[in-house]
Amino acid sequence: VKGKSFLAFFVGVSSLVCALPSSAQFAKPEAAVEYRQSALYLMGNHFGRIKAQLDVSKPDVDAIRASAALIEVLKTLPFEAFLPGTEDIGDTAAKPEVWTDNERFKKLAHEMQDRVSELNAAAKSGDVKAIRASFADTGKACKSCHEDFRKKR
Ligand code: ASC
Repeated sequence: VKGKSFLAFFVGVSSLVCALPSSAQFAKPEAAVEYRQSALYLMGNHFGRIKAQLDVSKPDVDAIRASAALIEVLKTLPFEAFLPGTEDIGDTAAKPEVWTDNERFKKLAHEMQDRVSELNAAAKSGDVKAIRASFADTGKACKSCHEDFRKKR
């Protein structure tokens, strides 16, 4: 009986500890930081590829389309990893304001996501002029969030 209640207590405490802040999807806070940095890295990489195409005289619209479609898929991923308990972990560049002014952070994230939808629609249309305009608007959305919520490196 003693052995069993100890086991029950141990299981209870362990599951509580495992359920703490950095939450179900991530084994530890470092994993959440890696996850959001990875998603943002891929978004930046594909945003850069679109820029490279817009900088040449005959942009490869299929390449732009592929990158825009990927960014559309990636655009929500970083935000599930800005969890409480993942501030000041590893080499995060996230400012404390991500958590202290989370309403505004979410608002800017949604604005970016709306601009990305427009960029993806423009890319699908193949209209380079529209892609250029959407690309500029999306870049502004990236920048305005980084200004307020990302530490200067
Ligand atoms: C990128 C990237 C950003 C944005 C931003 C746009 O390619 O990594 O953070 O563009 O610089 O202003």
